Amino acid sequence: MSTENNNVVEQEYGADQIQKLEGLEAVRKRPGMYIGTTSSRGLHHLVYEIVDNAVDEALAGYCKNIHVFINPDNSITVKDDGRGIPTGINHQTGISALEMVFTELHAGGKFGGGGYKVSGGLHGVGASVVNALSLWLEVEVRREGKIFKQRYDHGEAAHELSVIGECGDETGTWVTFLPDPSIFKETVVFDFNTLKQRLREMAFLTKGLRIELSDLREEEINHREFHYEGGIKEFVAYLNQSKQVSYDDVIYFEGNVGSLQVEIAFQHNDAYNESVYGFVNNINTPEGGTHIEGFRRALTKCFNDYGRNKKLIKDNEQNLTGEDIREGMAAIISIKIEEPQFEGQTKQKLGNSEARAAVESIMTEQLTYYLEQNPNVAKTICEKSLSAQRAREAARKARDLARRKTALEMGGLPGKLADCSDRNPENCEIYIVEGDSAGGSAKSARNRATQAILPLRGKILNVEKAREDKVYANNEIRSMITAFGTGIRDEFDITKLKYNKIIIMTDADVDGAHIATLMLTFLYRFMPELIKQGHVYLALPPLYKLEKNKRVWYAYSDEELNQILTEVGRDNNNKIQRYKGLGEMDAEQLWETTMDPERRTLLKVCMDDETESETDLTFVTLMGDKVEPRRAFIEENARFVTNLDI
Ligand code: 28G
Repeated sequence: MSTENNNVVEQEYGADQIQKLEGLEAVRKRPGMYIGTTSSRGLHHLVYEIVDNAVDEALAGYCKNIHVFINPDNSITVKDDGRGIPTGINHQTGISALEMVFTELHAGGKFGGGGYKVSGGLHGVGASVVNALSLWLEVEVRREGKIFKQRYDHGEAAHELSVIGECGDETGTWVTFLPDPSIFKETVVFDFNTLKQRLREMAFLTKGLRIELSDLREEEINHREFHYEGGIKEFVAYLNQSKQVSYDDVIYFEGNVGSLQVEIAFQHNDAYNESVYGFVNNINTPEGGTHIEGFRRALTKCFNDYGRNKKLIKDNEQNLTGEDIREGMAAIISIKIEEPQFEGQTKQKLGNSEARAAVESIMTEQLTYYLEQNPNVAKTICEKSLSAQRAREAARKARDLARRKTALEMGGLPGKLADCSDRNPENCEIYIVEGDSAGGSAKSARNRATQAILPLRGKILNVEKAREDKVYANNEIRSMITAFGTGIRDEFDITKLKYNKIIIMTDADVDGAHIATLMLTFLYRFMPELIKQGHVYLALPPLYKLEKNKRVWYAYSDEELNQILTEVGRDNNNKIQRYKGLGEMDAEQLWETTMDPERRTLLKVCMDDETESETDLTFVTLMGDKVEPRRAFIEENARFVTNLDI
């Protein structure tokens, strides 16, 4: 790029435009106001803030590569090959544009109407916030043939911006920072997988951009690279990777209405769930909003018009509902909008009405054309939707029947449930136990006042592979629904929950993990609020019992067993028992190790809605048909399979 061009841009985005709003002290005093939370999640947010700025430079058309390093000291380095942050001195303030970016809140035009970026969603607060919350931060800029560098301690410049070398025609920005442990009290340790998932998502959402992640903390460097020329088209293919797809094409549309940019990609698979994810300025919107509404409206209208027109929907048949058409659909709707308005409880729902209109018109126009051009795909989707319509009718009947039957048969409660006597849900917990024999031990072991036991026989239905009517017909699932009291899906009501803790207790082996996953899958699909609000736990039964000289120890892992053996001495008096299942423990042992609130360990099941599509994929991959992705998943997320990402 020529210097001339640079000068023009410098004028337009002069350092004068930066608004001085308040000092970084405010950020350190109330970090939550700027990054939402100072938990591990907030810590990772720091990285996304810096990467966001590099992605903006990519969206502006200048940056092609971003590389994120987790350094051995848990500091983070982000490098981009964009134009480099401008280094010129602002004549009013006497400090460089770069320093203003890192020291003044709301600098950079994100909120100041400088017109530089379209991003800035929930926490788009920028480099100055990251700087304020770091022990130190160093920035290096390559620009106009020179390498500039500046360091900040606790957010304050340690020295003036200085030239430390030359770089020829290389350009770009490097930022390294170390989060302040007195602010991130929970942890300052970065998680490779968390960063990996979000960076992959960012790469999908910015086609052509290459994002690399390197973890330098271990001798063996962990490295991943994400680069998708097809952007969200490849995102949809990724979501469908472990499924049978209904047709080969990933359908893709893009267009603009004024400055508002719209991208849509979708493809159906042979499963029954809808996986439609919306993004606004690269931030996902779990609560949906106007962009999703526009997509749905256009989808429903186009397919009904097409189906009627081509006589695929007969005159005596009802219109397809949106739900029918979206059964088994994976979709990404990604829009870029200058001033997003977020609404709803968690401010994650897009409110701009112009987004609805834009998505609807682009989708209607291009889908109508696509269906005319691709009659085979159009017919496949119409027929699939009609079959969903028939199944929906059958499911409604099954659901009504199931509801009446359970109420009649069991006087409202499943027969196998050993309920607790306390009627205050706050005090109560329910153990869902694999197998009748373990269920028996659990019933005698429990605290009858506060602990209910629901034994389930063997494997429960895999809801990823069954339509709703089958789900309601399944006894184990019906028992759970009745026991919890909340109802499911649209009728779900958390205030009716009878137990504060729902504890899944399965054998500590592969089969047990599989059964636990099946149960979690059911909860995730039918009662996700239980997981989101932290009511779901996994019990952690011991793997070993060690007896020596009439004393007893329990070990919950191989390492722990080794540790205990080292302490007590490795000799012939050790009697070690490896538990193959819960059934091998008597009631007293089960109580001591796994059920006594004073001594047990519970794993809380969490859901990170920041990378919602990945949570979805976790279940789909674990429960899907294809063996290869499942194996790859298990290898990559060994942690998840043993303790399910708690
Ligand atoms: C590596 C980690 C994070 C960035 C740029 C490039 C420009 C820029 C960034 O300008 C707006 C303009 C001057 C203050 C823009 C360069 C125009 C011309 C840029 C990054 C406000 C910001 N030349 N690259 N910011 N300025 N990369 N990577 O942060 O007045 S931030």
